[in-house]
Amino acid sequence: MDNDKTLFSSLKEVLDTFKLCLSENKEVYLEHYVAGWRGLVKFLNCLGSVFGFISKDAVNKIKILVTHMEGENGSQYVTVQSMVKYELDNELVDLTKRGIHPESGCRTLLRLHRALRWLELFLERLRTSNEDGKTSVMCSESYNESLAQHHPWMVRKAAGMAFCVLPGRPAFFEVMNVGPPEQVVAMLGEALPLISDVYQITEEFYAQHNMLDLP
Ligand code: 1PZ
Repeated sequence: MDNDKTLFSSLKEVLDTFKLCLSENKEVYLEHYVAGWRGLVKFLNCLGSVFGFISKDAVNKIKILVTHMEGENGSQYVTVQSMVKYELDNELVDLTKRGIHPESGCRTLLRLHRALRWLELFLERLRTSNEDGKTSVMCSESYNESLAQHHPWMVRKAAGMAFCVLPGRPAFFEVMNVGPPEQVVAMLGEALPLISDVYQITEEFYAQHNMLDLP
């Protein structure tokens, strides 16, 4: 899974993966969640090497989750809900300060979960932007409203610098490889509600278990 060298094809395919995340009883399948992230990383890599430090961190987190999913207790790592219950019941999560479980599935997924909120905000801005919209501004506004609140100054600074070199809206749409702008907008309109559902369901579940601030 980690040596997945297939190339990025289209952001539509990637976002479609998130549609598969929700089970009938509204649980979030880790397999599809991780697959969605893997696709997003491929897309990010197409945007240039300045985003390398971001994709590296995402890849690390994906690897941690995959290790749990493929490990001897993999059957507990089918959905976000089953993972949370299993790790809490077995005291496999550091709840208040970093300790002996720096790579728990719960704290690792929480980082990606917060980034999913950034994605939702960013794609919504992209969807409603006009031709001369600036991707760098959309990106940093979304970041400031979400992930930035969890990042130290140095990371915020580095992220801010990377955003400045994002390609403009037309070139960004090209890399997405979805078709003409109208098609991109329509695709985003379809995909966003599902991403939002996945985010909200995870958020509520983490909140119920007081796990939104895992160290
Ligand atoms: C289209 C442009 C892409 C912009 C991406 C916006 C997100 C900026 C995130 C900057 C992350 C910097 C590197 C790593 C930071 C880590 O310290 C944190 C916390 O993890 P910990 O240190 O607690 O283990 N990691 C994260 O917050 C996870 C970040 C994942 C970002 C994935 C972005 C994928 C973008 C997809 C593009 C469509």
